[in-house]
Amino acid sequence: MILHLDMDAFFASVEQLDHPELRGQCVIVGGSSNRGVVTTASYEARRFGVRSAMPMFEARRRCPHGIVVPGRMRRYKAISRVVMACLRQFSPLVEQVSIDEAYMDIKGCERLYGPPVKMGTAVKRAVRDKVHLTCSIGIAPVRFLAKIASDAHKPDGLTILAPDEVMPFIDRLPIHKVPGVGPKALKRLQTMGITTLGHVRHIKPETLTHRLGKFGHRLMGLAHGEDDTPVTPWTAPKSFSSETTLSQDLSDRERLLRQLLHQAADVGRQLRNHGAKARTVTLKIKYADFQQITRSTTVPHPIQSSEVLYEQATRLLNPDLLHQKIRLIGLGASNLVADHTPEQMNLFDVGPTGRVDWDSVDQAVDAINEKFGRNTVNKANLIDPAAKPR
Ligand code: TTP
Ligand code: MG
Repeated sequence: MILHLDMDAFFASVEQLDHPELRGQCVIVGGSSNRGVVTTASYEARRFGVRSAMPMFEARRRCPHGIVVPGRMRRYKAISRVVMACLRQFSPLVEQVSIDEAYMDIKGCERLYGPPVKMGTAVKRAVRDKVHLTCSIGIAPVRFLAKIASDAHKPDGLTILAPDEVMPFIDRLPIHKVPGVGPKALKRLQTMGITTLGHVRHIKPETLTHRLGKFGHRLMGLAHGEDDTPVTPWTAPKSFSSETTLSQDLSDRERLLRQLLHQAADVGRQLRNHGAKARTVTLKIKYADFQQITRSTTVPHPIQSSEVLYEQATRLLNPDLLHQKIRLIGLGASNLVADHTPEQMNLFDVGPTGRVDWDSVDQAVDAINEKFGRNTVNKANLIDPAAKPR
């Protein structure tokens, strides 16, 4: 069985959560100018016909008392991460497909969580307890039906399609609800007299592929309740790197270190964005004669901080390596672990002044740079000495 979860009126619900005065109100998230469009609307506003992607002037016309709020993507992303982590507590087979939507393969979960209805209820409760928001869940034997089921009783719905309910459900299912049926396909299907997915079974497969191409073949499979699209959990990249071909060949260590400082900032940011830490740091050098070498080091404490990456890179850039001019320099981080992996603290590493918490420094710098633009805060030694002070 496959479970599909979709948060209810996601951005609007987050606004209502964070601003209690908006609860029970018609909330419209989107660009407030009349040229803006609606991103989403609370269920209260949907009663007045406000919909996602509708021009804002139209939304205001339909719902003049609606409260228009701009979106706060960072906040929605943060909540999305918590929701996904919540799902992963039930099974590692989770595939996130959008900011508020994920599939989970729940095959084998029965022993732990009981029948689908219990499992669905438990997931909904876990999400509500963690982020104080409601979601809708669909559970079905195949992926496309799980998605349709989650939409069937929104908001706060739980819809389960048992295997023996699948065919009757398909027979009644309006064709426009089938994922992949866009306006063009819908028109063609309608001209063939098809209004439900069940009707598709009565058409000759050749006719269907003739009219709809490859999608016709898939649609016939769906009409028989067959959809072998698996749930594919996201897998982390194996490494991150940053490299630069220099504008002129160099053997000046100071100038090469400045490149590495930039690259450490870049690789550190990639690690933090992906929630990963690296055990191995690699320096890559291509000499003027195109000969290439790498030097690596593996550290006991996985690294995420740009500062610590730079420290390691500095050690790797041994003066012996500068016997010839360099045309390309690069820094890589590999041997990754998730950043919540528990780690052994070093008992003897703490100096009299204590340790600098570079992870917190990086997080603060990332937050400022994300809000105000790249390089708003930067290392003093990345400032070009030739540039005039502002
Ligand atoms: P949806 O899940 O499609 O919509 P929703 O969660 O707001 O409402 P529903 O209860 O029907 O699921 O999309 C999730 C979020 O993605 C939504 O809150 C806002 C954003 N979004 C856009 O930015 N643009 C769009 O066109 C749509 C449809 C959604
Ligand atoms: Mg949603």
